[in-house]
This record gives sequence, structure tokens and C-alpha cells, in this order.
Amino acid sequence: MAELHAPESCKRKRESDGAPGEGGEAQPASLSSFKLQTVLRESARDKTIFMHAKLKDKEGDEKDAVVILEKTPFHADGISDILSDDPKLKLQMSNDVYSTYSLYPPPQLSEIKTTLIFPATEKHIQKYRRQEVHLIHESGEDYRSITLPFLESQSFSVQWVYNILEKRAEADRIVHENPDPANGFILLPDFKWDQKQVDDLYLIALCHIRTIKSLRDLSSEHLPLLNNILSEGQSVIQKQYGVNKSQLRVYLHYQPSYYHLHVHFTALGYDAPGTSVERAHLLSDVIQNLGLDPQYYQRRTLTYALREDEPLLQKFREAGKC
Ligand code: M7G
Repeated sequence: MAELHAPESCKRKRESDGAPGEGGEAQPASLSSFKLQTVLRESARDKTIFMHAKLKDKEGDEKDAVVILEKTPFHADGISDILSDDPKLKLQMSNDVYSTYSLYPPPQLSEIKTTLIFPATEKHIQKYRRQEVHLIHESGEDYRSITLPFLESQSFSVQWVYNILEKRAEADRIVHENPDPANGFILLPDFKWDQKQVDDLYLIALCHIRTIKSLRDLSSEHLPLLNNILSEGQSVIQKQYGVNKSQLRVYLHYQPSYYHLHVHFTALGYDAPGTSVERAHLLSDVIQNLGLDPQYYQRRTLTYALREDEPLLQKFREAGKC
């Protein structure tokens, strides 16, 4: 069974999702102790499966894990190897000039991208479980009286973000940094992107300032930061990956999963998860809106979807808001 190499072990306790360590202190040595509990979600279209598993850590204790397997895209430059390697071909059906096959490429050409969250909290497991979703229309007042108190007690740890900002994790993956404490940020590949092709390019900008939780905290005083992220991000991606700004989707999520302001950069042609109208807010629109009204995001009703089992949905129901 494949070895999973643990990132550097770090010690401090995470804040609110109850998970240990700055860099994940209890990473498993291998997947051989993997025990499938349940399939949380699968997608034939995205060729992805999300599983809840139990894994043994280095001390031999069983802990919850989320394991995500994703079949990776083809690379045009390696495709001739698949054919010249003379892989096993099994006929499925044939009709006139049409025939379909199962093809079994050699292991080096049949990689599966694997993402492991370990130890995982119940909140991680819930994030990936398939659920009915409901739209919420959150006014500025709803945010202050329902959402904010809830997320202060319940949100995911952002320790992984602090590890990046402090160069304790993923330092070698940083593509660009503007070090200004108020208006600077770090740009690096999102962990959803394997960086093997630009068709599914996905980077994130994490701002240095730690007091902006989400879109809701933005006001016109943050325009220099947002403008830096947009213009520097676009020009670095053009230089480094050859993707023009006209082919980049630059946006924020509301609600995000992690309440430390960050901006997503994805290839326009890539149907990235989380680009639906009820979640993605184009950074260029955000900048314009703040130019029109400095308090735009404190005043506006924002619409987003919540899964049936999300406690925040329950809070809105209790308040008679949905
Ligand atoms: P989000 O809008 O807060 O939540 O985006 P989402 O995950 O529901 O979209 C956070 C982004 O950070 C996502 O695109 C994640 O794939 C990415 N991300 C999350 N983690 C834990 C990491 C990480 O450890 N490293 C990197 N490079 N990206 C991460």
C-alpha cells in the first residue's frame, strides 16, 4: 500500500474545530491501516470520491480521516506514452464503425490525486457529506445577530493559513508575496490543483492581515489590499503560467469554509467547485461595490446555500428566518 509522508510535525493546539497541531501532528505512516467507514459523496462527472475512514496514527490509535480520491486529467505531452506502451485493451462493444474499450494504462500513467485530512473533525466529515441544500438570505443584521456569534464558536481552524503566512508550511510553493502587513498577501497553488496543467489552474491569495474574516468585514479601507491582490495576482499568473487576466476567474466565497480573508484564482475554462452564483463573488465586483458604498458588505443581504445538517441553518430556522 502507498506510503503517505507526514508533513513536519507541529505542536500547538488548533482553536475551534478541536483538531490537534499546527501542521497535523498525528499523520499516519501509510494508508495500509485505512478502514472505510462510509462513502460521503461521489461524483461521476468530477471522477471524485469522498470517504470517511478510520486510520491508525503513529501511536497505533484509530482516528477519523477524510480521504478524497480524484482521477487526474490527461496531459497532452504524455498521451503518446499511453499508446506506445501497448496497454491492455478490453473490448466493451462494437457496432459498425463504433467501438468502446476499457484501457488499462501502466501505473505511472494512472495516477489518482489523493487528499487526506487527518485527524478529521466531525465538521470536516460533514463538509464533504452529500446533503440537501437550502438558500439563506442573510441581511446585515442577521449576520451580526445569528451568523457572527455562531461562526466565532464553530468555524474551522485557520492554522493551516497561519502556517503558510509564517512560512512553516508550503513555503516552497509560494508563487508571489507582497509582504506589506496591511495591504500584502501570499499567492500559492490551492491544494486542489496538482499544477500539472493550466486547464484547471487554481491558486489562492491569503492576506497577511488577520482581522478580516470574510466579505462581510470588507469596507473601502481595504480597497488597496483588494486592488493589490487583483493586479499583482493577475500579472504574476500571466508571467508564471502564461494565463492572461481575461482567462482568469478571481473571486471570494461567501460563506467561505475558512474565516481568514482569501481570494480564489481559477482558470476561466475550468468549472471549479464553488463557482456557483450563490457562493462566488467576483473580486472586480467587490472592488466596485466598495467604491460605490464603503459599507456595502455590512448593509447588503447576501444569499448563500447551507446544507441540511449545518448547525447554522438550524440557527436561522430557530430565528424564524427560513
Ligand atoms: P474556502 O472558500 O474557505 O472554502 O476556500 P472551500 O474549501 O469550501 O472552497 C479555501 C480554499 O483553500 C479552498 O479552495 C481549499 O482547497 C484551499 N485549501 C484548504 N486547505 C486546508 C489548504 C491547504 O492546506 N493548503 C492549500 N494550499 N490550500 C488549501
